[in-house]
Amino acid sequence: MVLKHKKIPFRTEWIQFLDIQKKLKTIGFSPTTKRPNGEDLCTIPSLLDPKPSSENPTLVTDSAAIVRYLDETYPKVPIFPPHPLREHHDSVLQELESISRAHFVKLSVPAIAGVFNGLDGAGFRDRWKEQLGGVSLESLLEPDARLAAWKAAEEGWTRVANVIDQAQEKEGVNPGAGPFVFGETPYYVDICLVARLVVLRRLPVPEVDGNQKPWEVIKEWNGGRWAKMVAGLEAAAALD
Ligand SMILES: N[C@@H](CCC(=O)N[C@@H](CS)C(=O)NCC(=O)O)C(=O)O
Repeated sequence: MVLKHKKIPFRTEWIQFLDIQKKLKTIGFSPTTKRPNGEDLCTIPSLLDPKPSSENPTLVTDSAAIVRYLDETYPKVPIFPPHPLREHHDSVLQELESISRAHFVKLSVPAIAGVFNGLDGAGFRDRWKEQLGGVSLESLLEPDARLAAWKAAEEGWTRVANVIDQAQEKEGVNPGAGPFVFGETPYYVDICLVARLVVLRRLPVPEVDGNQKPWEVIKEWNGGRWAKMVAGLEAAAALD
C-alpha cells in the first residue's frame, strides 16, 4: 500500500508460507527476529530494491524498516506528516499496535489461516500457536472467544478514535476536512488503520453473531469514521 501510495512501480512475489525461510535466506535477507525457541526468523514483507543496481540490490526486511527506507529513498510523496503532527501520528500508530496485539490477532489470524490450504495452513497454525504461547487458532473461533474478541475490538477501535480526536483538537484539525487522521491528506498511520480494517472486510472473519456480517457492523463503529477512511484511501487509489 505504501508503494502504491508513493506511486513507485513494484512487483509482488508471492511465497508459500512454508517456503519463506528458505527463499529469503537464498536471496540474502537477514533474519528480522527470533522465534520463541531462539531460532532466527526471516519474515515477509521483505523488499528488494534494484538500487543501486540489479547486481547489487538493496535488501530491507520488516515493515517499519521498509517504510522508513522508502520514505528516505523516495521522498517525493511523503508518508509521514511534518512536526508537530508527527508526534500525534506516532501516538495513534502506537495505540493501533496495542489494540492489534490484543484483539486484531484474535479475529484476523484465524481467518487468514482459513484461506491457506494443506501443509501451508498447518504450518501457519503451528507458528501462531507457538507465538500465542500454546493457544490454538481453533480455540479462538469458539463462540465465546469470538464474541469476546469482537467486543474487545470495538472497544479498542474506540480508544484509537479517542486518540485521533485528541490529536485533531490539539492541532486544530477540522474533522470535516477529510476522512484521514489529519484531514484530507493520508499518511502512514491511515494506511495502517485501513490495512487492518480491510483484512476484516475481505477475509472470512467469523461473524459477530449469527446474523451480522462483520463489515456491516464495523461500518457503523464510531459514527462511520472507519468506513469513510477506507473509502477515502480507495479513492486515493492506494487500495486494489
Ligand atoms: N515485524 C515484522 C513481522 C512480519 C511477520 O511476522 N511476518 C510473518 C508472516 S505475517 C512471517 O513472515 N513469518 C515467517 C514464518 O513464520 O516462517 C513486520 O512487521 O514486517
